[in-house]
Amino acid sequence: MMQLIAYPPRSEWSELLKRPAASAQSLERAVEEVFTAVRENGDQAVCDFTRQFDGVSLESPVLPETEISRLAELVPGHLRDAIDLAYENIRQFHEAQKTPAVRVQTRPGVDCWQEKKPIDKVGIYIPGGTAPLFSTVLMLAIPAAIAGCREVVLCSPPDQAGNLHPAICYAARKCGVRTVCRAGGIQAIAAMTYGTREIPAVYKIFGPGNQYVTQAKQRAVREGVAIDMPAGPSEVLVAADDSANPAYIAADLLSQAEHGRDSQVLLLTDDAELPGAVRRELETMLRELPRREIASDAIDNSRMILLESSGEIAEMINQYAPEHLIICHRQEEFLLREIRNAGSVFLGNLTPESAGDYASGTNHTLPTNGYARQYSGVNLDSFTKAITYQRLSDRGVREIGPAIITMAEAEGLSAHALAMKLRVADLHEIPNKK
Ligand code: HSO
Ligand code: ZN
Repeated sequence: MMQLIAYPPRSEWSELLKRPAASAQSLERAVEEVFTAVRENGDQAVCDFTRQFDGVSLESPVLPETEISRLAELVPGHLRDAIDLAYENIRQFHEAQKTPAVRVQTRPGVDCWQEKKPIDKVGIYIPGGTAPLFSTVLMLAIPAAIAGCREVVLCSPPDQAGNLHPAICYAARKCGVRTVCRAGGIQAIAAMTYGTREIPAVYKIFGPGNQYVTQAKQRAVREGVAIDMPAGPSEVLVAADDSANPAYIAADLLSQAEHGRDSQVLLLTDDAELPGAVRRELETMLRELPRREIASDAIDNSRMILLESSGEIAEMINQYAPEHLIICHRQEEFLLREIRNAGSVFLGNLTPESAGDYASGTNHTLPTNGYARQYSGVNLDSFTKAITYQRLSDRGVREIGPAIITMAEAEGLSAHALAMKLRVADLHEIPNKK
């Protein structure tokens, strides 16, 4: 059960908030081996690893479009309706993130502007296993489509029959993803890094995964492929007082805990009664939870921390930088003003993390492991890059030419200076020209 730590001195905070460090070394060897094999033997290597790791023999990793449609048809009506509703909200929220071009005339005759352009080829990794996260297809493929990415490649590990979960197929088809590959783990990331005959190489890889996938994405970075963000186990921090409903809090903690044994859940409160009430709810709920083994392992490694004040709560949140932050506290306004480090924030008793996990419209691909200090969650911009443009007129050359020549000469870069001098000379209008 979650331990309660009451009024810890500040000197103990960083120890208390430590996430378990993943041991990377043994993973690195496995990743290297698979990357080399896929680089050298392409689809053959991908299929060999799929046989070895997923226990299924495939002739080709690509799932034909007719199969995607056949599997998609298996999704029951009520689930389709739910996915359709989520799709629409996620589409709206990400569509609204489009930004107009920025245009500035910095000096007369010096026009500068910036426009977002899509990343042409992106890869989406969807974990399979005990919980096939078809919701993640929506979270990644919808913004990719809105951004205008030309090629979207989806990879996910196949089941024993060599298929993907019908809801993954339904979501992929709905989002217009045409290249759907039955490949998981390191081999999928390697295939999207190098490209094989059947699996296109991409410029940026998105999506969650186990520690092998995470390590493989880091390896992909060394090959020049971008990734959404460095990942770690999923986490939630609940900040609450006596205005919170203990049963809601318990369910929120468990919804994160059931993701994996290594999930991180934290409750921060300045109300001495709350931890006991939440703990009682947790005990009852855990008994009924189908994934209770996973969830209780995660809960056992988690903490409730009793603090002096909402000021301390805000400080501790900033220090921890949670992926998900749920606030059910009378000092909500104060906390919102103070908090700078969090991936996604859920406010009030009626807003569980599940809302954002599935259907409110915000993205659920978020920075874990403290990366909320410096990374944003996935959003429309994750699928674009900004290009800047400029044009100088005669007037512009006169306005900034001399400064550029001076700076270039001072840096000892005379070709840079020359490039501007030639233009200045041709204008015949600058005094002191040679
Ligand atoms: N909480 C997960 C996302 C998810 N939950 C998908 C359910 N399905 C990481 O943010
Ligand atoms: Zn979740």
